[in-house]
Amino acid sequence: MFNRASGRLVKAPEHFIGADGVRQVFAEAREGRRDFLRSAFAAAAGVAAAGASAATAPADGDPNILNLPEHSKGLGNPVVTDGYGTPSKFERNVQRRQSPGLTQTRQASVSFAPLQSLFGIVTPSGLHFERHHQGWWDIDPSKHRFMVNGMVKAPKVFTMDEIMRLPSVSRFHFIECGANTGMEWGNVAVPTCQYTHGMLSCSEFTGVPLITLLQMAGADLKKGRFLLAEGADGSSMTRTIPMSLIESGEVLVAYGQNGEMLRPENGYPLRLVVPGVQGVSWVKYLRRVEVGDQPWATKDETVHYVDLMPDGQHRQYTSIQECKSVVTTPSGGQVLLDKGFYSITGLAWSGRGKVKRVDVSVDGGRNWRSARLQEPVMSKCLTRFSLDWVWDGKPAIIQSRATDETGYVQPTQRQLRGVRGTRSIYHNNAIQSWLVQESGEVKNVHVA
Ligand SMILES: Nc1nc2c(c(=O)[nH]1)N[C@H]1C(S)=C(S)[C@@H](COP(=O)(O)O)O[C@H]1N2
Ligand SMILES: [Mo]
Repeated sequence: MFNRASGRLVKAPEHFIGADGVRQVFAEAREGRRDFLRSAFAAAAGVAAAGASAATAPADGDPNILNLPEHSKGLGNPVVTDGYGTPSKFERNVQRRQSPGLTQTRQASVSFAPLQSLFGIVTPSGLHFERHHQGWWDIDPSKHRFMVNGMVKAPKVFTMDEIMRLPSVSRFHFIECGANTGMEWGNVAVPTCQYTHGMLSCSEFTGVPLITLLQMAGADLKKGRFLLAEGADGSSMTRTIPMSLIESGEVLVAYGQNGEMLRPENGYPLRLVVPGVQGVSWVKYLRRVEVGDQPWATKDETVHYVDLMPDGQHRQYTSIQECKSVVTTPSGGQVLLDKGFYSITGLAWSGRGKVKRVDVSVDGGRNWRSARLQEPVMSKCLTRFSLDWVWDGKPAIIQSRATDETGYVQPTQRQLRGVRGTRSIYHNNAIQSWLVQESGEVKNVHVA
């Protein structure tokens, strides 16, 4: 069985359901894979012997290739004339999930994206991670309003129609919660990359540059060097954004995500897109922005989203997501089914621009090889990397280390802890280590 859910020669667990359940799933996968390999090799040997083309290669008795299946003989399903298309039923285990290690609340909560099951750089909208401080809403766009006030000539209120008739731009960007990988600050090593790095997603966002709307309201950009963004949900989500970011035209008032309207969980009908900046500033259900002359120091920038330093002080307004990467295959919870060839692959990103290079180590950081970066490589966007690897069946520690176009190099866990201590929650961009054990099982380890 080739496991499409992980897209690799590995099996991702359905869920972190405890050792027994997982082992059960893995054992099946291993057996299936061996059969597959045996058949493939036998077929290849047959080709060589007979000098025949692959099309006429003798099969070795595999009923899945010898017998015509139902779907080759009968009528298929009718076209989907109404309703929204959904993934194959065989992909049902590819889901957002709540981390077993976090408090299981329903509204003030997180669901993590299944990074280990995704290809390329775009996160399908239905798998985009969610972070709600007080639950999500499906807001009627005809009633939603967006206001610009503060240091402006005249406060201005926009309807969705008014925003959507303006010229728009579409851009690919990652969004990462500042708390992503936060569990790894301590001695916890959570099991899968869904839970270590899954508060990360990447979409094509469509919207109007915020600067356009500010100019329409006659904002005083000389004195008004800061902006407060406010959401319409009950969490009073308010964040200060420096005007310098907005003036570059990068910050969008977005309504589109991957070619369609935003999903309700992701802020429908309107959200702020603040490329490179931590997720909390990407205010959802955006209802108001206020132009001002100093930071507001709201609850979400004084009590939360501050970095506790070793000397007991809090570091504030560290909003940019620094360069980071993670290997998604092989990663925790997966199992390599045999020694031999694997394509190590993962994601790299930087809140300061483009990823310049990614190095990969299979020996815990002693030796590094430069990985291939898959085009396109875009600014403040996920970049897919890969490296060919032949596993010799011995234990291996797999790591990736990204460098961005500013020359910044992703730190080791030891380097990061040296500066930041271990009591932080936010902004952990350390190198991640996955231990491939002799059994093929992969687990999260902290390398000293
Ligand atoms: N209005 C509002 N905006 C919000 C939030 C929220 O709870 N309410 N959560 C923030 C946080 S902490 C993050 S990480 C991102 C998550 O965006 P997502 O749910 O689309 O992944 O939204 C941000 N914007
Ligand atoms: Mo967040």
